[in-house]
Amino acid sequence: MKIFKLSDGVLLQHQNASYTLRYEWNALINRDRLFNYLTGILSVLDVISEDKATTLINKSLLPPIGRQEVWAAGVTYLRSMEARMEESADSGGADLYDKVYAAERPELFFKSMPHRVAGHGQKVYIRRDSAWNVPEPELTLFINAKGNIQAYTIGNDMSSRSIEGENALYLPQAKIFERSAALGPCLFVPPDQVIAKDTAIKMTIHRNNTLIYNDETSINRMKRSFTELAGYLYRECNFPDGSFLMTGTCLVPPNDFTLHEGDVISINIDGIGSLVNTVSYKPL
Ligand code: DO4
Ligand code: MG
Repeated sequence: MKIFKLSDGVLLQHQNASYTLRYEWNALINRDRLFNYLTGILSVLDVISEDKATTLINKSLLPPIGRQEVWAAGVTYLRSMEARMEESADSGGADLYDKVYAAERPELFFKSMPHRVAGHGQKVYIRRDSAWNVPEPELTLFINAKGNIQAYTIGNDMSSRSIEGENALYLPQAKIFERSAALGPCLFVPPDQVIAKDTAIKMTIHRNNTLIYNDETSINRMKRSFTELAGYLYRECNFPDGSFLMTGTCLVPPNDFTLHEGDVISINIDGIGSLVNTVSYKPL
């Protein structure tokens, strides 16, 4: 089951059929057994044609977020640990990353308020005061208010590697800025709340219509479990509308790569779809 948030309602896709409904987004998604609830209401919804569904998605798709905070986990894959140790070697902060990779407590950081999030087809921004900018493709959990994972989406944890590498205490500035988080295109709600362990995550980057980066990995290379990350996030915080949690990156472009204005980032995750965003600067 996929749920798309539209400017004037919600579109559901299940077993090759599309349905529309009017429902307040936060109330719709924030429940236990979301899949059972959605399949239970399908029979009273309006079925629409595939063409109409495509038109609605093309014209009025929004990021699949309402009032939820967006959080992120870090250094959950070996590749991320190695890349960050390299970028922080000169600042003397490299040790932090292998310690957190091995530690019982995961790294969790606040990523975004909903109004800063870009959806599929919208622009993501890079900072003008950063010389080294990268996308971070991340499977992202939707966790309900009770702390139970109900759905998955694609996340892009846009980051400044030069600012984080200069000093790890600059992490919030490396991670939080306008349009530094992208989510979409939809929420994928599996029947048993579980996503397949061998789910592939792929990223391409095009510059002037030329492919300049192309790589993929599988989420089964992650060191931690999703329930472990969600459990830590909900230990001492309440999320009345649920939350989104990006689960960390494993795809890191080479160290001489930085994003340019106009680059097109496409992230694909099996079962969810593709999140495509063009890189820009925040308008002055
Ligand atoms: O430790 C800093 C951030 C790590 C991160 O964003 C990731 O591993 O994806
Ligand atoms: Mg990340």
